[in-house]
Amino acid sequence: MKLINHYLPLLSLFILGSCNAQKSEKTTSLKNSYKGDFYIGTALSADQINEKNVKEDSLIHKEFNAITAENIMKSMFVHPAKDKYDFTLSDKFVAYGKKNKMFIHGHTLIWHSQLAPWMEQIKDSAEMKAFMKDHITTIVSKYKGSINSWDVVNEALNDDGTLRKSIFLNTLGESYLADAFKLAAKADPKVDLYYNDYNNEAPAKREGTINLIKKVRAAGGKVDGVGIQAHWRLESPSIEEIEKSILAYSALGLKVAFTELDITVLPNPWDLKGADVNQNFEGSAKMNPYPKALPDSIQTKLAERYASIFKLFLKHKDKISRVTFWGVHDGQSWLNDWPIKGRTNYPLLFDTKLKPKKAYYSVMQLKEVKQ
Ligand code: 9MR
Repeated sequence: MKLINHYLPLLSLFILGSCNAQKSEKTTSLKNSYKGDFYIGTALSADQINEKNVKEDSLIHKEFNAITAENIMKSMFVHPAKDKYDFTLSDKFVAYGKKNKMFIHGHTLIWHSQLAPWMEQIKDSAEMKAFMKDHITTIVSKYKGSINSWDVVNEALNDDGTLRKSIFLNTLGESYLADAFKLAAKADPKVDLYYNDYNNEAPAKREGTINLIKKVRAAGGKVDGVGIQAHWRLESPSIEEIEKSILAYSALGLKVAFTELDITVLPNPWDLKGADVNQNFEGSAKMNPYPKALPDSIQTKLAERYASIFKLFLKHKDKISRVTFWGVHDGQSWLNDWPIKGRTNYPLLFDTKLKPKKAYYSVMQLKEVKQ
């Protein structure tokens, strides 16, 4: 008894300590801070799906509650030959999401890019129709009840809002859009179906997106949501244009998801007056100004930009289903290689060493201040 009395204060300190630890675990992650607002997702590389790096893996479960495969579910990987599917990695991806109780998003069914070479050879409408039916039905049925939402059609529009002259449009005409949504709904009637694109917060492409979705619906297709990819810059798009887009899409009864969020801090070759985009900028110091570290002033700009974006997202949280970053940390970002190869970009909330950046704290801080 005496011994218990002696240890009781210590024991209560221990219990209190572990409660505090649990509390701080609850409040110090993106997914917990934004719980009840919208899912906070990340895109996963093949190595991350294979749990290659323990530190990255624990960061992923700590911070995120939604996942998208950055590449491995694209046509060239899952459907490499006409009669051959390879679901090895996509099965692992889905198992990863289930194990960690995450929202699982499928990316992507019908996209003109990253097609398998055999698909590029399809020339006539009958063959393309058969491809679409087999591809969509096989993949969506396989993950029926496991995958929570799909990018059914990706990037079908040009920036002026007209339809992109893709292999699908060229062989089938615009009916391919409604057909894709109908096939996906037939294979899994309950899964959420999205149209996903970049720059569709800009006025002309927003109009194009709205027309596309209206036409698909008029033809009997089910569209539940719109994905705004959100590959953005420090200065643009404006918060006003993003807000107009959230309102316009949601007025159509669509869920709005920000599906591939990142913010480049590097100069863009297209902004340089007289610059020829085809010119080779590789190795140019002017175009790769921060090869070692991001200056504090830009780090702060990035943090402020993320804060204003998330402030807007919170204002419209009732309309937003998910906000997914296009990668876990800066080292993994596609923006290190696009539009110029071999640069050092800083577009995400975690740096290459997986440390939270100022931008991370600015996003977290919004949830500490009373809404
Ligand atoms: O991040 C992806 C990169 O690793 C690939 O090389 C690239 C190929 O096109 O695709 C990137 O992801 C794209 C996404 O699938 C669709 N929207 C634009 C993304 C960035 O290019």
